[in-house]
Amino acid sequence: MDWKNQLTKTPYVVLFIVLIAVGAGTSSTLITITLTGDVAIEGDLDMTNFEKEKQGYALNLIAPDGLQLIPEAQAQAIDCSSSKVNCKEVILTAQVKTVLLPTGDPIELMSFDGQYPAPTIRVTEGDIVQITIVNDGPKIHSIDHHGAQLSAVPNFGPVLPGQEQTYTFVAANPGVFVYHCEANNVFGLDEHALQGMTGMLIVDPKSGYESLTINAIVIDTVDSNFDTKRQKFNSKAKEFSLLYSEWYLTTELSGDRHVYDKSKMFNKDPTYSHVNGVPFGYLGTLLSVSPWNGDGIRLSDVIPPEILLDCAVEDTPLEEALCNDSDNDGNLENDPLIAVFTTPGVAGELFGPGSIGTHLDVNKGDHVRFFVLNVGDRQVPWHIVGEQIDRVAIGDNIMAEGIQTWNVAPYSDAIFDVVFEQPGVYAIVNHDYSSLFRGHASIMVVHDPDMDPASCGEDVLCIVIAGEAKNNPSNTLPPLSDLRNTSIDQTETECTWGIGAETPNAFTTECAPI
Ligand SMILES: [Cu+2]
Repeated sequence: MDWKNQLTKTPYVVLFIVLIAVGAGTSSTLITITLTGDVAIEGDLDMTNFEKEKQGYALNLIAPDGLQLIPEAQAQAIDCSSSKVNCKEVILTAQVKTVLLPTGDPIELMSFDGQYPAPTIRVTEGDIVQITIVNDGPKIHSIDHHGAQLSAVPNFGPVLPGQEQTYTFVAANPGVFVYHCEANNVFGLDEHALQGMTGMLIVDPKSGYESLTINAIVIDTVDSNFDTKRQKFNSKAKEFSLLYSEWYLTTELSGDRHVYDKSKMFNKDPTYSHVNGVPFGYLGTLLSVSPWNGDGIRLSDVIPPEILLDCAVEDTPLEEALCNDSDNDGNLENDPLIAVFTTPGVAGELFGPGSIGTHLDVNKGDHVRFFVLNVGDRQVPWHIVGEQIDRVAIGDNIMAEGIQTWNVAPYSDAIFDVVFEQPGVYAIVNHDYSSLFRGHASIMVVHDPDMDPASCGEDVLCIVIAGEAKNNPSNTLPPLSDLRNTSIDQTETECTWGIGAETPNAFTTECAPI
């Protein structure tokens, strides 16, 4: 049977079944709402799903045959701009382009909307999500939404060049879900997903995130011993979205760019591991403080030479700007590893005037929430050097509290809630060393607003942590939640950072100096 035609031509009726619990759930009434082409909705739906839930409503969408499937004709008839349903309309354009990583490598990027990661989508549990993919490229693309419960056929099926397709689903379960290209009926799935066509869907629990309680270290004023006490934080947090994956790139250029290397994928031997697309993308601060910022520093002490910018290769796009003859022998071949992130001054070309990369930035005592998604092909045992993970959740299921490391498997996710009590510099790492030293390392600077930067003198670490947090990379900040008391707005402190749609062939940044 031709599913798509069958569904389109059949005069389908979508049933909204609204169970209204009356009197705190003591009894219930069944109301059936019929949707036809013009989407007539009866009943009192002029409120958010969150409000409905608070009043004891529950909303389900089902198709007449029992599948949780909204036929295309009805999907297109739903007016997302209507206030009568909580509906998020998302249009994603599949594009293939060349981007230059800050490591100096031009790569083929398969993308949604020309950026990596693809746009982060955020809804609330129970919302309707309407996805349209517009294929603006020469290859066949598609979208598989892990946040949906839909028949993969035809919804995740191929969209030919120049064509578009829409499907709709209900975000029934909260969590951090991947969406990715499935190429042509999974032929090419690995290439398209690993070469950039992945993004994050955050589905907030309709009742919000639970408040956070941690074990805080205190000094017992009676006996002067250290003690712990339970300290409670409300659910409002500074939020970050981090996608972990790998670039598997051909060693040689294909035309003017490196393309996907399937053999490296099968051997689990990535060229780079990356966070939000950029290997070592948030290490700027670490590399500005001693001992990592010494004269003639060689990152080869910790990072394999072959994965950093190779200054021994002449005429690479960034060679002139970024390679130094550190031993003054007139020969860069002995200085292969003055890496892209380590040259203050000239690196301004890449990272903004005077800056040398960026990092994540919070204050001591902030409630911080990380949405972490692994869209790579290897494990991500997620760990913060010097800090414990106060709480791990998957969706609204609390999995663990006060632990050292949590493994995020491929195409899995976790929500980490953390309070950094001590100001300083922390590394957020994939504790698999081969991934860590290929790029899965980021820096979190925890500020002390009570410290005056003017009092720091020449103490670089003091300069880094004194004063308020103010410098977060834009590609780590998810959209704000629709729920109250959930997201702390950090957009005033962001710096433009990442593989963006704005600049056609480059990694972009407008970060302020560190
Ligand atoms: Cu694709």
